[in-house]
Amino acid sequence: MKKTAFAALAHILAQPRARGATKPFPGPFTSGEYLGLVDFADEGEALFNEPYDQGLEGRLVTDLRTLTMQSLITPNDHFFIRTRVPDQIDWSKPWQLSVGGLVNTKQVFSVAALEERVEPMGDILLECSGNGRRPRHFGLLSAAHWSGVPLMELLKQTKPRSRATHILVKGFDNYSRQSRSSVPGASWIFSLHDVERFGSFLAMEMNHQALPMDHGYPVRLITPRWYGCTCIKWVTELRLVDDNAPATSQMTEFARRTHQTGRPKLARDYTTSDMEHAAVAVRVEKWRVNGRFRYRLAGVLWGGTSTRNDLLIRFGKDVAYQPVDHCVAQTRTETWSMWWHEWTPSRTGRYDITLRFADAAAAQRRLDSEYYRRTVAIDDV
Ligand SMILES: Nc1nc2c(c(=O)[nH]1)N[C@H]1C(S)=C(S)[C@@H](COP(=O)(O)O)O[C@H]1N2
Ligand SMILES: [Mo]
Repeated sequence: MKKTAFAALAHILAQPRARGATKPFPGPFTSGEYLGLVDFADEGEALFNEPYDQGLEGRLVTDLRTLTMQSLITPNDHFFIRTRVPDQIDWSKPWQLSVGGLVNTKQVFSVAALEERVEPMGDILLECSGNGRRPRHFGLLSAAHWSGVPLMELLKQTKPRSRATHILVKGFDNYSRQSRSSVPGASWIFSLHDVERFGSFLAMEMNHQALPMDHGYPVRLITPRWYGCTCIKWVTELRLVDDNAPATSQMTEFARRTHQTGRPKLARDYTTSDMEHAAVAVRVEKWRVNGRFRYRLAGVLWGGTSTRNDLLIRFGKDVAYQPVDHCVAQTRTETWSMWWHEWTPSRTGRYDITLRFADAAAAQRRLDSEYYRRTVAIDDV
């Protein structure tokens, strides 16, 4: 045995045997004993990291409990799914993307023609605008590295007419079984101004692999920083339209969740559907340190128009917000980052955990309404 390999083995054998649960996260309580995770209360049972159900009801809920700064890119098979691949797609025909409407030159792109134009688009987080507490534990939230074709480039090639102000992006959405809860018909209308400003693109690769079937193979739309409901999968058609285009059924279905005022009839009356500053706790770790129970929370922050680290936390309504111990600002607003906070509750019982950013000028309506509140029941102090 080589000397270095022997030294490495000796080092491993010299490690103290973990008592209780093994330590999955690098922690501040190095002298402490990691006892495990405390579940959030009232959230129900969830199946994590595995797809279930079909079509419009199909979901995969990402397990956020184990997240670390090293795993902020979600592997493709754990990335959340909202709607699984439609069973009515005829895969015997080659996929085609048509671009028409108010254009001078109609175009039809094959997958091969699109692939030639693919470029890296960076790390981008998606969140379902219906991401919720029960029973999905806020797990309709994931980030990947995407590659694709800038939408504006394709559109310019078709020489839009001067009346064209908006673009309708239509995805395949036919299922043999009817959905109990979702309206079929996936299309969204964007102003050309927003396409340019937010950098919408047709994604073809996710984490350097072809898009998985359930994520829109062969081509889906992504508008960075916008809610998932605008990120149309299985895109078949792009249509340039004018100012009078009515909102699509998908836009109407998601009007409230994307913070529209009422349900505007015309697409032009929709405000941008970008995510404001947001944050949520993803786990509560329980430790024993010098004979005392201690807790450490970890969470994520995302969205907004600036990268920030001024996150505040409070436990229950009657106490003041205080800065979280450690908050890493996002590298870019398109993706997420993490925060941690050590906590020694003074009594047993239930605590509501709420978060907000200190700067009142940072738009954070979902945090203001306690949308991401989570509750924990503490049995040991
Ligand atoms: N064709 C089509 N595209 C769609 C949907 C759909 O039902 N059909 N759902 C949308 C919604 S509500 C979300 S949150 C995202 C989810 O993308 P993902 O499943 O790749 O995470 O896809 C969007 N694109
Ligand atoms: Mo969604």
